Amino acid sequence: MKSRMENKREDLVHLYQVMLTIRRFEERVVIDYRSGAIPGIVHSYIGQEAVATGVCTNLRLDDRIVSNHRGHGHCIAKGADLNRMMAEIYGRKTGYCKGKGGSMHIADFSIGMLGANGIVAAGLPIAAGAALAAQLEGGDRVVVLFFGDGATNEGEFHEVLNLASIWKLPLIFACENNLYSVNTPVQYATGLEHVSERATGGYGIPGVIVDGNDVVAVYEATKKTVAEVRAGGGPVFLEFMTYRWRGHFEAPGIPDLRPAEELEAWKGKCPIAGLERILLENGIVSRQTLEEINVQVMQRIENAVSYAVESPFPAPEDALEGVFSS
Ligand SMILES: Cc1ncc(C[n+]2csc(CCOP(=O)(O)OP(=O)(O)O)c2C)c(N)n1
Ligand SMILES: [Mg+2]
Repeated sequence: MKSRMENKREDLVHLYQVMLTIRRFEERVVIDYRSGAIPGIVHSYIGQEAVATGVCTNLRLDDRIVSNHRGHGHCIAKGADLNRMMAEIYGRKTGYCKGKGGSMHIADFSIGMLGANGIVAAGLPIAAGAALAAQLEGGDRVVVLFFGDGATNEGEFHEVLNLASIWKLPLIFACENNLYSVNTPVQYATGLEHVSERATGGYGIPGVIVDGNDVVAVYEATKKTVAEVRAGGGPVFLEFMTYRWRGHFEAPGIPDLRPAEELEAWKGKCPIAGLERILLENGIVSRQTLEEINVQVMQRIENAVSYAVESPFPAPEDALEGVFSS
C-alpha cells in the first residue's frame, strides 16, 4: 500500500480515466456489435484494462507499440482518437484504415501505434523490426509488444525472442496471460503455469510476473522496466496475469467453455473497482468526482459512435485505393 500512495493523485486519476474509457468503449462496441451495427469480428478487452493502461502510461509519444487481435485497449491507452477508432470498427471511411481494416487492423503511426494484427504472433517480428530500427537510430526509444499466452506457441515467438536477446533490442514483451487461447487452457497448451519461463529459461531474457489486474502494480513494474530498457539493458519479458470477461470474440455460436466460477472469481478482481477502492478509501477523490469522470467518458464514447454512424461507408471504387501489387 505504501508504494501505491507514492503515486501522485493526478497519476492515479489518469489511470482510472484511461481504464474507464477502455471499459466503456468496449461495452458500447459489444452492444453495437450484437445489434448488427458493426461488421466483422471484435475481441473484447473487458477485464484486461489495467495492462494496456499501466504499460502505456509509462511510454512517450515516440515510443512504439505493436498490438494483437484484442487491441482496442492498447490503442486507447497509447492515445488513439476514439472517433477514428469507432469509425474503423464500424467500417466507415473516416476510420483509421478508411473502413477497410476493422477492429483488428487499427494503426496510428503518429502516436507510435504500429497496428493491431489478426494473425496470432504476427506482431512479434514487426516489433522486433521496430526495436532494431530504434537501436540503429541511436536514441532511447523503446518498443512494447502486446501479445497473448497463446502466441507463445507460435514459431515466430521463439525466433523473435532469440533475436531480441542476442541483439539486445530495446523491446518489452508485454504478455497478457489470460489463461486461455480461445478455450484452450495455457497449462494444457504449454505445460507451464507461467509462459515467461520460456523467456528466462530458453533465451536468457529477464522475466517478471505481475498482477495484471492491479493497475498500480502494472504501472510500477513497467516503469522500472522501461527505465532499464531505455538505458540499453536489452529486452525484458513482463507476464501480466489477467482474465477476459467475455467469450473469445463477439460472434454468435462459439461457446465459452471456461468454468463459470472461475470467471466470477476474476470479476471479483475487477481492475477498475480495485483502483476505485484505493481512490475512495484513501480520500484521494470523492465518489462525485468518479461519477463526473464517468459522465465525461460516456460523452466521449457517445460522440465517437455519432461520428461513426454519421460517416459514409467507403465507396466501391475505394477498394482499389492503397492496394499494391508487383
Ligand atoms: C496464426 C493464427 N492461428 C490461429 C488463429 C485463430 N486465433 C485467433 S485469436 C486466437 C487465440 C489467441 O490466444 P492468445 O494469444 O492467448 O490471446 P487472447 O485471445 O487470449 O487474448 C486464435 C487461436 C489466428 N488468428 N492466427
Ligand atoms: Mg490468452
